[in-house]
Amino acid sequence: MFEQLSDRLEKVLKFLRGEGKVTEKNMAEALRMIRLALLEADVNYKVVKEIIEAIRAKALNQEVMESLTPGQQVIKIVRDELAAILGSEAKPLQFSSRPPSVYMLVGLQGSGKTTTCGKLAKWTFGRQKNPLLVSFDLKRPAAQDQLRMISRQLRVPFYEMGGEKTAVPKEALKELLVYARSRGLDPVIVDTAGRLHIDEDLMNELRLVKDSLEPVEVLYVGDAMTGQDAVRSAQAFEEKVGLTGVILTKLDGDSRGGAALSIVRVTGKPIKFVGTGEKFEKLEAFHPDRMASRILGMGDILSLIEKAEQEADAKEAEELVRRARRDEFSLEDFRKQLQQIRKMGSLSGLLKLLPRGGIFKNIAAAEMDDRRMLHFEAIINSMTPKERSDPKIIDGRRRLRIARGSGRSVFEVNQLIKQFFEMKKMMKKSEFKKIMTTIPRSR
Ligand SMILES: Nc1nc2c(ncn2[C@@H]2O[C@H](COP(=O)(O)OP(=O)(O)O)[C@@H](O)[C@H]2O)c(=O)[nH]1
Ligand SMILES: [Mg+2]
Repeated sequence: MFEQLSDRLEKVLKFLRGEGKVTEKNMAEALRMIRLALLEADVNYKVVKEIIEAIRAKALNQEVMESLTPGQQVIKIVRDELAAILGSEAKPLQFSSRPPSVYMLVGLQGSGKTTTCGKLAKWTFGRQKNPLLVSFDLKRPAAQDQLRMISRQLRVPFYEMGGEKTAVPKEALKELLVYARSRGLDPVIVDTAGRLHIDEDLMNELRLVKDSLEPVEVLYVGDAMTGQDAVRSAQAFEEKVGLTGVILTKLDGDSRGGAALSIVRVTGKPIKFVGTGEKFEKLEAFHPDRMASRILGMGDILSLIEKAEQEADAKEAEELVRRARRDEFSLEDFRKQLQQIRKMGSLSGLLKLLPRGGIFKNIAAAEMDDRRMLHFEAIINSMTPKERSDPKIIDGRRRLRIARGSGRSVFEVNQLIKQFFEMKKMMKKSEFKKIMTTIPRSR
């Protein structure tokens, strides 16, 4: 996501860094480049106009022009403006003071509502909640089956409507809340029908569900790959049903990011989550400022740390930090780390969150793809505990034995050992330590 926009904005930043002073002339050129970059990313033209004006006004301010690092300052302005159109502050999912919290997902057909219901169930379940899934998509029998399947996969309860129904039954809506309350199920995640286009019948049905269930969140689910179409239909849902927030899906695809960069301004509703894959864990809480940094290629260390925090066993992470600090990092730790990364999802996914350049380039340059990580694990598994804690003793004969035992080549064993020592060296560097030590502290 945003790759193309990132690349283009990076060119602007490079251009500005090259210019000693910010002048009206080079600023005009930079703004022209930014404008083109945004339009090519499919950002709504009115929003583009707004951003450009805001950047111009702030950049051509006396203070910025006279400062010693004008390029730097303009970069900060661009970053802040991007964050502003993405919504400035993160607006987390609300919980009702009178449980259960009802989350109602609406949107066009195929936008990802049903999948996102599953993702939200998993997300809340991971936060000590007991979600209940229910589908008011009644016209297609397959819709009930799809959500029932998801609930089974996630081991989360599913509300059976019972009988053949084609219209939303008013009684079922009331019964649903009684059912959830009496079983302590909270939140209630409500899937709804979608159409290919906005249609009045559907809007009436959605309003009925909304009025009866009084959801604390009505979330518009929009397919980011459809760009400005997603923005337009969000506007229609906002007018006809009323929304509290937006979830953009399929940001893993080749969406140019235009929907994300327009939808908040156009609808006035915050983006609460983004979907970045078909799997249920591919749901990220949305942080405008972090996303802005990510777009400008500054990386998203905070999201990375959060991801690590969620998945990593706290004690293990702390132990790792302690060992890295004391230079006791061993192959055993390396193996644990490889397993940890595997738990967090793919390595390539994680690398995308890292800032470009700096020490992280080394990790990326090491071409640690996901398959290779598995091979490395296999190799370490074939070592004796002594070899893992003191890799220096691994001589030629041991390497041959380890290679045979793991079914990998001696060449690969050599590579692993080399990479391990490089990693150890890297861990002593201050930048790395800073990140590592943030993990337990922010807990
Ligand atoms: N790549 C990707 N696919 C998604 C995402 N969210 C949903 N999908 C896929 O989009 C398709 C439609 O999803 P579905 O939940 O049935 O949409 P609905 O008609 O709105 O209920 C399915 O094939 C999903 O797997 C996402 O974040 N990324
Ligand atoms: Mg559906």
